[in-house]
Amino acid sequence: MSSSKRGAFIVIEGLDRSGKSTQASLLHNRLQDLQDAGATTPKVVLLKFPDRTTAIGKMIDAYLRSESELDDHAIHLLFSANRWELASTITAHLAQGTIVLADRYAFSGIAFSARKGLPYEWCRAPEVGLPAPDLTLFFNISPEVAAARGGYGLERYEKEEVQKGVRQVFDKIGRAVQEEGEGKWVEIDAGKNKEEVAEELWKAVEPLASGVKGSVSKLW
Ligand code: T5A
Ligand code: NA
Repeated sequence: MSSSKRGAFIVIEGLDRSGKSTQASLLHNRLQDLQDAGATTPKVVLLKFPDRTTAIGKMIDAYLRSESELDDHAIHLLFSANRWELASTITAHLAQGTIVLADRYAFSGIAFSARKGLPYEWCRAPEVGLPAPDLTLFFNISPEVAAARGGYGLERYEKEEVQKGVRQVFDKIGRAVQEEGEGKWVEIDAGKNKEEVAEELWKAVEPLASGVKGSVSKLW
């Protein structure tokens, strides 16, 4: 890796059950294998939001499993705080040249809360200043196909009508990211089989895998 490059920050977003965690793990393995093979590919770390292991993450987990009730504003701020807990870690990894993969990020935070009727700008505000992704892979799938996949319906938001509303906000966010010109937003057809999705993902990731130039941007 040339010393003028830093690690790329790559985020996977999309509807529930669209295969994000499956593909995040495949991509993580692929990048790690390249590194192990001695290629010029940098190190890679995989983060998942919400990170249910922290004190804040445990409150989020109880809420998602409907074991606790929280005001819509309060849970929104907890999701955001859960990202801020890891913001300096993300920045440090990128500066060291490590690729950071995130399974969901700020865009999920905005989409799920705005869908409930909280004002879009209010939802965006606590995310402002977080490290901005260089690439967001948006997993596009119809709620019907997602619903046919294993495990759907177990958690609070996994209902078709919720997912349709969430998708509308994601579309708005995708347009905003593209208009800002900071970081790329690439739609992935997540309805295909696992191997096909992995190949589509790799086409978007490969150009960034050896590192990117310039400093890390901040969200919006
Ligand atoms: N949330 C999240 C907020 O409200 N605000 C926030 O700020 C954040 C970060 C939990 C909830 O929290 C909300 C959004 C969510 O409602 P989570 O922990 O990411 O978020 O949710 P999970 O339940 O872990 O993950 P998802 O439901 O989103 O599923 P994935 O990761 O998209 O899908 P995955 O990979 O687990 O696959 C689902 C099933 O499909 C199969 C898999 O084997 C699995 O059984 N599958 C495929 N089947 C056919 N073809 C393919 N290509 C397949 N790929 C996977
Ligand atoms: Na997941």
